[in-house]
Amino acid sequence: MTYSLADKRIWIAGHRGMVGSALVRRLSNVGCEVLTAGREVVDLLDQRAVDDWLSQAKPDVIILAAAKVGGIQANNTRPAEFLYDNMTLQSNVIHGAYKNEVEKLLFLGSSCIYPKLAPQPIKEEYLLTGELEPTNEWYAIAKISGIKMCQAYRKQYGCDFISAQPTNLYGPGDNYNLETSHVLPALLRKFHEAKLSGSKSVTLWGSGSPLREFLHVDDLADALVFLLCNYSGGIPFNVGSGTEVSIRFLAETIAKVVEYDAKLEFDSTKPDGTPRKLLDSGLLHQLGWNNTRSLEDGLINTYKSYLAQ
Ligand code: GFB
Repeated sequence: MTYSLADKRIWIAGHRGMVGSALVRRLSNVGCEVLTAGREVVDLLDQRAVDDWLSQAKPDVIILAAAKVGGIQANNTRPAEFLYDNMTLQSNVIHGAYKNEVEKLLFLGSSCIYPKLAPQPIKEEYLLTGELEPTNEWYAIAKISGIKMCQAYRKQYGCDFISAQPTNLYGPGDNYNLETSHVLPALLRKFHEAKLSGSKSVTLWGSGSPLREFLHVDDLADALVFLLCNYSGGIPFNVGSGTEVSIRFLAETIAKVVEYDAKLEFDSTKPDGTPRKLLDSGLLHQLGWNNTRSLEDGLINTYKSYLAQ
């Protein structure tokens, strides 16, 4: 199938976030009208406000990029917020999209929806086949509900609601708060600050041995637009880069990009989280989308945007 986005009114819920702003950039040249509304215009946790906004803005398409997100520490210490905020805002938007007869909706899940010890690389069909990683099970449960809502509304009401599961993301507009961020922005900041202060060491959380796959957010935005145009169905598509590195290797690569060599130290009081999380993005490749950017190129681009910020 081919669904054209030309002339469509597309609401990017969460347009100020890292993913939302990448989508705004990506959609700037497809001939559609991008609709945005900050929290001061519509509080996504307020069902009535979401309904009012939808009935007045009348989008044809919604990309649900709004979410409460954070790194391992934020997920592990704020379970109620990660569960409540995500369940509430996604229910409001997905149900509102149904009531307002929105033509197409794309929901964003996360690679942490899969079982902690899933076989690798992880295929879409492994969802709900084992126990979740405890540091982020609350966020994962919320995201699994969102995927299931899209499938349920498709099954019962025939809504064209699809979902995609991005792997660990990075890029311009990331969160650099060391308490709440993901590992990649945290290490960029730590190396940059060590360079400025001349510090001899940089401390990593955990053992440095977990493996993670990283995808630049502009590549994600490209894949999401591709999916919107080329897919209609219930498969929650994996979107990964195919490049898996250890946290130690990531730190060494960031050291090169920042041009600062520091001794790595490891804080074993912090959790490692899931040992390995590599998505099998084969279904997306078969459909026709591939990632081409290397991790090093993505890091150079991201460090530039960090310096400009
Ligand atoms: O990116 P991250 O916070 O989240 O951590 P997850 C990845 C790995 O990097 C963990 C280690 O093993 C961390 O212990 N790490 C090393 C660090 N140094 C640091 C540091 O300074 N900061 C951070 N944050 N980590 C998240 C989930 O899991 O992945 C979310 O919690 C979401 O739900 C996201 O799904 C994609 O990859 O472990």
